[in-house]
Amino acid sequence: MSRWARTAGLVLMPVLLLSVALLGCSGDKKKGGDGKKEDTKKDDGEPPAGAMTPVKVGANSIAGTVKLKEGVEPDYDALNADLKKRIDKNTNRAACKEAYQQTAWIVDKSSRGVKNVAVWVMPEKETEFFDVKELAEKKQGFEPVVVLDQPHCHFEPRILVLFPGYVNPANPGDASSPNYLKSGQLCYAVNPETSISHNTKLSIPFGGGQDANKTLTHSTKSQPEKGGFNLTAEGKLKPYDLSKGPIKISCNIHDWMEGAAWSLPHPLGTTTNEQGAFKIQNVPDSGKVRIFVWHEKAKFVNKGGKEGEVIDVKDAKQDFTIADVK
Ligand SMILES: [Cu+2]
Repeated sequence: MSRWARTAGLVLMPVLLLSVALLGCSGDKKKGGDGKKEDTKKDDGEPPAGAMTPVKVGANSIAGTVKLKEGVEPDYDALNADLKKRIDKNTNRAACKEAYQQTAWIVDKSSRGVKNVAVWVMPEKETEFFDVKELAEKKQGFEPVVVLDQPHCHFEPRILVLFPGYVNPANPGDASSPNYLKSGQLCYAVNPETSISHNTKLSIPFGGGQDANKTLTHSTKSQPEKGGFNLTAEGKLKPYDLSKGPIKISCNIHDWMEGAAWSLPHPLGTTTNEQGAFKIQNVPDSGKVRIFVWHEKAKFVNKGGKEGEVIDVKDAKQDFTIADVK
Protein backbone atom coordinates (compact mmCIF):
# COMPACT_ATOMS: atom_id res chain seq x y z
CA MET A 1 0.00 0.00 0.00
CA SER A 2 1.36 3.43 -0.90
CA ARG A 3 2.17 6.07 1.72
CA TRP A 4 -0.70 8.35 0.74
CA ALA A 5 -3.14 5.46 0.86
CA ARG A 6 -1.94 4.51 4.34
CA THR A 7 -2.14 8.14 5.46
CA ALA A 8 -5.61 8.46 3.95
CA GLY A 9 -6.61 5.23 5.70
CA LEU A 10 -5.40 6.50 9.08
CA VAL A 11 -7.29 9.75 8.62
CA LEU A 12 -10.42 8.20 7.19
CA MET A 13 -10.78 5.23 9.51
CA PRO A 14 -11.99 7.15 12.59
CA VAL A 15 -14.30 9.19 10.32
CA LEU A 16 -15.72 6.00 8.80
CA LEU A 17 -16.22 4.40 12.20
CA LEU A 18 -17.96 7.52 13.43
CA SER A 19 -20.12 7.63 10.29
CA VAL A 20 -21.13 3.98 10.74
CA ALA A 21 -22.03 4.68 14.37
CA LEU A 22 -24.10 7.73 13.40
CA LEU A 23 -25.79 5.86 10.57
CA GLY A 24 -26.67 3.08 12.98
CA CYS A 25 -28.40 5.59 15.28
CA SER A 26 -30.16 7.69 12.64
CA GLY A 27 -31.05 4.68 10.49
CA ASP A 28 -33.30 3.28 13.22
CA LYS A 29 -35.51 6.33 12.99
CA LYS A 30 -36.03 6.12 9.23
CA LYS A 31 -38.50 4.00 7.32
CA GLY A 32 -36.80 0.82 6.17
CA GLY A 33 -33.65 1.84 8.04
CA ASP A 34 -31.89 2.86 4.81
CA GLY A 35 -30.18 5.86 6.33
CA LYS A 36 -26.94 5.48 4.37
CA LYS A 37 -28.31 6.60 1.00
CA GLU A 38 -30.07 9.60 2.47
CA ASP A 39 -26.92 10.67 4.30
CA THR A 40 -24.57 10.46 1.30
CA LYS A 41 -26.76 11.74 -1.55
CA LYS A 42 -28.36 15.14 -1.78
CA ASP A 43 -31.93 15.58 -3.05
CA ASP A 44 -30.78 17.63 -6.07
CA GLY A 45 -29.00 14.66 -7.62
CA GLU A 46 -25.52 16.10 -7.00
CA PRO A 47 -22.87 13.51 -6.14
CA PRO A 48 -21.80 13.43 -2.48
CA ALA A 49 -19.04 15.86 -1.54
CA GLY A 50 -15.61 14.41 -2.29
CA ALA A 51 -16.89 11.96 -4.91
CA MET A 52 -15.01 12.12 -8.20
CA THR A 53 -16.90 12.79 -11.42
CA PRO A 54 -15.43 11.83 -14.80
CA VAL A 55 -15.14 14.45 -17.57
CA LYS A 56 -14.87 13.10 -21.09
CA VAL A 57 -11.88 14.24 -23.10
CA GLY A 58 -12.59 15.13 -26.72
CA ALA A 59 -11.17 16.22 -30.05
CA ASN A 60 -10.82 19.87 -29.13
CA SER A 61 -7.53 21.72 -28.81
CA ILE A 62 -6.42 24.91 -27.12
CA ALA A 63 -3.49 26.77 -28.64
CA GLY A 64 -1.81 30.10 -28.09
CA THR A 65 1.36 31.90 -27.16
CA VAL A 66 3.17 33.11 -24.07
CA LYS A 67 5.07 36.35 -24.66
CA LEU A 68 7.15 38.74 -22.62
CA LYS A 69 5.63 42.21 -22.42
CA GLU A 70 7.30 44.90 -24.54
CA GLY A 71 9.71 46.93 -22.45
CA VAL A 72 10.10 44.23 -19.77
CA GLU A 73 13.52 42.55 -19.69
CA PRO A 74 14.93 39.96 -17.30
CA ASP A 75 18.26 40.94 -15.74
CA TYR A 76 20.36 38.74 -18.02
CA ASP A 77 23.62 40.18 -16.69
CA ALA A 78 22.72 39.25 -13.11
CA LEU A 79 21.67 35.73 -14.15
CA ASN A 80 24.91 35.22 -16.08
CA ALA A 81 27.00 36.69 -13.25
CA ASP A 82 25.41 34.25 -10.79
CA LEU A 83 26.14 31.33 -13.12
CA LYS A 84 29.74 32.47 -13.56
CA LYS A 85 30.25 32.65 -9.81
CA ARG A 86 29.02 29.09 -9.36
CA ILE A 87 30.69 27.53 -12.41
CA ASP A 88 34.09 29.14 -11.78
CA LYS A 89 34.28 27.28 -8.45
CA ASN A 90 33.79 23.88 -10.08
CA THR A 91 36.53 21.57 -11.30
CA ASN A 92 34.48 20.81 -14.44
CA ARG A 93 34.41 24.48 -15.46
CA ALA A 94 36.37 24.03 -18.71
CA ALA A 95 34.11 21.24 -19.95
CA CYS A 96 31.01 23.12 -18.80
CA LYS A 97 31.89 26.39 -20.54
CA GLU A 98 28.66 26.47 -22.58
CA ALA A 99 26.68 26.52 -19.33
CA TYR A 100 27.89 30.08 -18.64
CA GLN A 101 25.04 31.37 -20.81
CA GLN A 102 21.80 31.53 -18.82
CA THR A 103 18.84 29.50 -20.10
CA ALA A 104 16.20 30.40 -17.50
CA TRP A 105 14.79 33.02 -19.88
CA ILE A 106 14.75 32.10 -23.54
CA VAL A 107 12.91 34.90 -25.32
CA ASP A 108 12.53 35.08 -29.10
CA LYS A 109 13.89 38.44 -30.23
CA SER A 110 11.31 39.19 -32.90
CA SER A 111 8.08 37.67 -31.51
CA ARG A 112 8.98 37.98 -27.75
CA GLY A 113 7.69 34.44 -27.33
CA VAL A 114 9.01 32.71 -24.19
CA LYS A 115 10.28 29.13 -24.35
CA ASN A 116 9.89 26.47 -21.63
CA VAL A 117 6.62 27.73 -20.15
CA ALA A 118 4.51 24.84 -18.81
CA VAL A 119 0.85 25.03 -19.87
CA TRP A 120 -1.85 22.59 -18.86
CA VAL A 121 -5.57 22.37 -18.20
CA MET A 122 -7.56 20.76 -15.41
CA PRO A 123 -11.30 20.13 -15.06
CA GLU A 124 -13.22 23.13 -13.75
CA LYS A 125 -14.08 21.52 -10.40
CA GLU A 126 -11.70 19.85 -7.98
CA THR A 127 -14.01 16.86 -7.72
CA GLU A 128 -13.84 16.25 -11.48
CA PHE A 129 -11.19 14.29 -13.36
CA PHE A 130 -10.43 13.82 -17.04
CA ASP A 131 -11.24 10.26 -18.03
CA VAL A 132 -8.14 9.44 -20.09
CA LYS A 133 -8.11 5.66 -19.74
CA GLU A 134 -8.54 5.20 -23.48
CA LEU A 135 -5.75 7.69 -24.33
CA ALA A 136 -3.44 5.95 -21.86
CA GLU A 137 -4.21 2.48 -23.18
CA LYS A 138 -3.81 3.55 -26.82
CA LYS A 139 -0.71 5.64 -25.98
CA GLN A 140 -2.31 8.69 -27.59
CA GLY A 141 -1.70 12.34 -26.85
CA PHE A 142 1.63 11.94 -25.03
CA GLU A 143 5.23 10.88 -25.54
CA PRO A 144 5.69 7.33 -24.23
CA VAL A 145 9.33 8.10 -23.42
CA VAL A 146 10.56 11.51 -22.25
CA VAL A 147 14.30 12.17 -22.06
CA LEU A 148 15.98 14.74 -19.87
CA ASP A 149 19.33 15.41 -21.51
CA GLN A 150 22.30 17.14 -19.85
CA PRO A 151 24.53 18.51 -22.61
CA HIS A 152 27.33 20.76 -21.37
CA CYS A 153 26.10 20.85 -17.76
CA HIS A 154 22.59 22.14 -18.14
CA PHE A 155 19.22 20.42 -18.39
CA GLU A 156 17.62 20.12 -21.78
CA PRO A 157 14.73 20.69 -21.61
CA ARG A 158 14.72 22.64 -18.36
CA ILE A 159 10.99 22.17 -17.90
CA LEU A 160 9.02 18.94 -18.27
CA VAL A 161 5.30 18.22 -18.21
CA LEU A 162 4.82 14.54 -17.40
CA PHE A 163 1.90 12.13 -17.33
CA PRO A 164 2.81 9.27 -14.99
CA GLY A 165 -0.72 8.18 -14.05
CA TYR A 166 -4.44 8.80 -14.34
CA VAL A 167 -7.54 8.45 -12.20
CA ASN A 168 -9.09 5.01 -12.58
CA PRO A 169 -12.58 5.69 -13.97
CA ALA A 170 -13.85 2.34 -12.67
CA ASN A 171 -12.81 3.18 -9.12
CA PRO A 172 -11.90 6.87 -8.88
CA GLY A 173 -11.62 7.05 -5.11
CA ASP A 174 -12.36 10.39 -3.58
CA ALA A 175 -11.14 13.90 -4.31
CA SER A 176 -8.76 13.81 -1.34
CA SER A 177 -7.31 10.40 -2.29
CA PRO A 178 -7.77 9.58 -5.99
CA ASN A 179 -7.01 6.08 -7.18
CA TYR A 180 -4.36 6.29 -9.92
CA LEU A 181 -3.35 3.79 -12.58
CA LYS A 182 0.03 4.02 -14.33
CA SER A 183 0.05 5.64 -17.76
CA GLY A 184 3.11 3.68 -18.88
CA GLN A 185 5.00 6.87 -19.72
CA LEU A 186 8.69 6.67 -18.84
CA CYS A 187 11.05 9.54 -18.14
CA TYR A 188 14.83 9.07 -18.21
CA ALA A 189 17.71 11.38 -17.40
CA VAL A 190 20.79 10.71 -19.52
CA ASN A 191 24.38 11.95 -19.49
CA PRO A 192 25.86 12.37 -22.97
CA GLU A 193 29.28 13.37 -21.63
CA THR A 194 31.98 10.76 -21.25
CA SER A 195 34.30 12.85 -19.06
CA ILE A 196 31.77 14.41 -16.65
CA SER A 197 29.55 12.77 -14.04
CA HIS A 198 26.18 14.19 -13.12
CA ASN A 199 24.31 13.25 -9.96
CA THR A 200 20.74 13.95 -11.04
CA LYS A 201 18.44 14.62 -8.13
CA LEU A 202 14.63 14.76 -7.84
CA SER A 203 12.96 16.65 -5.00
CA ILE A 204 9.31 15.66 -5.11
CA PRO A 205 6.42 17.41 -3.32
CA PHE A 206 4.47 15.27 -0.86
CA GLY A 207 2.25 12.75 -2.60
CA GLY A 208 4.12 12.83 -5.93
CA GLY A 209 6.55 9.97 -5.26
CA GLN A 210 9.89 9.76 -3.46
CA ASP A 211 13.04 11.84 -3.70
CA ALA A 212 15.79 10.12 -5.65
CA ASN A 213 19.29 10.78 -6.97
CA LYS A 214 21.83 8.88 -8.99
CA THR A 215 25.28 9.48 -10.44
CA LEU A 216 24.92 9.00 -14.17
CA THR A 217 27.48 7.30 -16.31
CA HIS A 218 27.55 7.82 -20.06
CA SER A 219 24.12 7.30 -21.61
CA THR A 220 22.39 8.67 -24.66
CA LYS A 221 19.14 10.24 -25.80
CA SER A 222 18.69 7.64 -28.52
CA GLN A 223 18.91 4.69 -26.10
CA PRO A 224 17.99 6.12 -22.70
CA GLU A 225 17.09 2.72 -21.25
CA LYS A 226 20.79 1.76 -21.50
CA GLY A 227 22.33 3.40 -18.46
CA GLY A 228 19.82 6.26 -18.17
CA PHE A 229 18.27 7.15 -14.80
CA ASN A 230 14.66 5.99 -14.87
CA LEU A 231 13.04 8.90 -13.03
CA THR A 232 9.55 7.41 -13.31
CA ALA A 233 10.56 4.23 -11.52
CA GLU A 234 13.20 5.59 -9.10
CA GLY A 235 11.06 8.58 -8.16
CA LYS A 236 7.90 6.42 -8.07
CA LEU A 237 6.29 9.31 -9.94
CA LYS A 238 2.56 9.84 -9.77
CA PRO A 239 0.20 12.81 -10.01
CA TYR A 240 -0.09 14.94 -6.88
CA ASP A 241 -1.63 18.15 -5.59
CA LEU A 242 -0.02 20.64 -8.00
CA SER A 243 -0.60 23.57 -5.65
CA LYS A 244 2.47 22.22 -3.80
CA GLY A 245 4.66 23.29 -6.75
CA PRO A 246 6.76 21.41 -9.28
CA ILE A 247 9.22 18.58 -8.84
CA LYS A 248 12.65 20.16 -8.57
CA ILE A 249 15.44 18.69 -10.66
CA SER A 250 19.03 19.47 -9.75
CA CYS A 251 22.56 18.07 -9.86
CA ASN A 252 24.55 17.40 -6.70
CA ILE A 253 27.83 17.99 -8.56
CA HIS A 254 26.97 21.18 -10.46
CA ASP A 255 24.83 23.38 -8.25
CA TRP A 256 23.82 25.78 -11.07
CA MET A 257 21.92 23.03 -12.91
CA GLU A 258 18.21 23.61 -12.39
CA GLY A 259 15.10 22.09 -13.90
CA ALA A 260 11.50 21.39 -12.95
CA ALA A 261 8.77 18.90 -13.82
CA TRP A 262 4.99 18.96 -13.39
CA SER A 263 3.40 15.58 -12.96
CA LEU A 264 -0.18 15.60 -14.29
CA PRO A 265 -3.02 13.05 -13.99
CA HIS A 266 -3.64 13.32 -17.78
CA PRO A 267 -1.76 14.24 -20.97
CA LEU A 268 -3.48 17.62 -21.50
CA GLY A 269 -0.35 19.66 -20.91
CA THR A 270 2.77 20.80 -22.75
CA THR A 271 5.56 23.39 -22.83
CA THR A 272 6.05 26.36 -25.14
CA ASN A 273 8.48 26.21 -28.06
CA GLU A 274 11.11 28.75 -29.22
CA GLN A 275 8.38 31.13 -30.40
CA GLY A 276 6.43 30.80 -27.16
CA ALA A 277 3.69 28.76 -28.87
CA PHE A 278 1.80 25.84 -27.33
CA LYS A 279 -0.99 23.48 -28.27
CA ILE A 280 -2.94 21.21 -25.94
CA GLN A 281 -4.90 18.39 -27.56
CA ASN A 282 -7.71 16.06 -26.46
CA VAL A 283 -9.51 18.91 -24.72
CA PRO A 284 -13.21 18.22 -23.89
CA ASP A 285 -15.64 19.20 -26.65
CA SER A 286 -17.70 21.46 -24.41
CA GLY A 287 -17.76 23.04 -20.98
CA LYS A 288 -15.16 24.85 -18.94
CA VAL A 289 -11.65 23.99 -17.84
CA ARG A 290 -9.00 25.71 -15.76
CA ILE A 291 -5.81 26.68 -17.57
CA PHE A 292 -2.42 27.00 -15.86
CA VAL A 293 0.57 28.84 -17.35
CA TRP A 294 3.83 28.64 -15.39
CA HIS A 295 7.34 29.93 -15.98
CA GLU A 296 10.15 28.96 -13.61
CA LYS A 297 11.00 32.60 -12.80
CA ALA A 298 7.69 34.42 -13.37
CA LYS A 299 5.68 31.53 -11.74
CA PHE A 300 1.94 31.42 -12.61
CA VAL A 301 1.10 34.07 -15.19
CA ASN A 302 -2.55 33.07 -15.75
CA LYS A 303 -5.34 34.87 -13.93
CA GLY A 304 -6.13 33.10 -10.66
CA GLY A 305 -2.51 32.05 -10.06
CA LYS A 306 -2.12 28.52 -8.77
CA GLU A 307 -5.91 28.06 -8.71
CA GLY A 308 -5.93 28.33 -12.51
CA GLU A 309 -7.99 30.49 -14.86
CA VAL A 310 -11.44 29.25 -15.82
CA ILE A 311 -11.98 29.36 -19.57
CA ASP A 312 -14.60 27.99 -21.93
CA VAL A 313 -13.16 25.34 -24.24
CA LYS A 314 -14.85 27.17 -27.14
CA ASP A 315 -12.23 29.93 -26.63
CA ALA A 316 -9.60 27.79 -28.30
CA LYS A 317 -7.07 30.61 -28.78
CA GLN A 318 -5.41 31.57 -25.52
CA ASP A 319 -2.57 34.11 -25.43
CA PHE A 320 -0.70 35.11 -22.30
CA THR A 321 1.71 37.94 -21.52
CA ILE A 322 4.38 37.87 -18.85
CA ALA A 323 4.46 41.35 -17.38
CA ASP A 324 6.64 40.72 -14.36
CA VAL A 325 9.99 38.93 -14.48
CA LYS A 326 10.23 38.86 -10.63
CU1 LIG B 1 25.78 17.89 -13.28
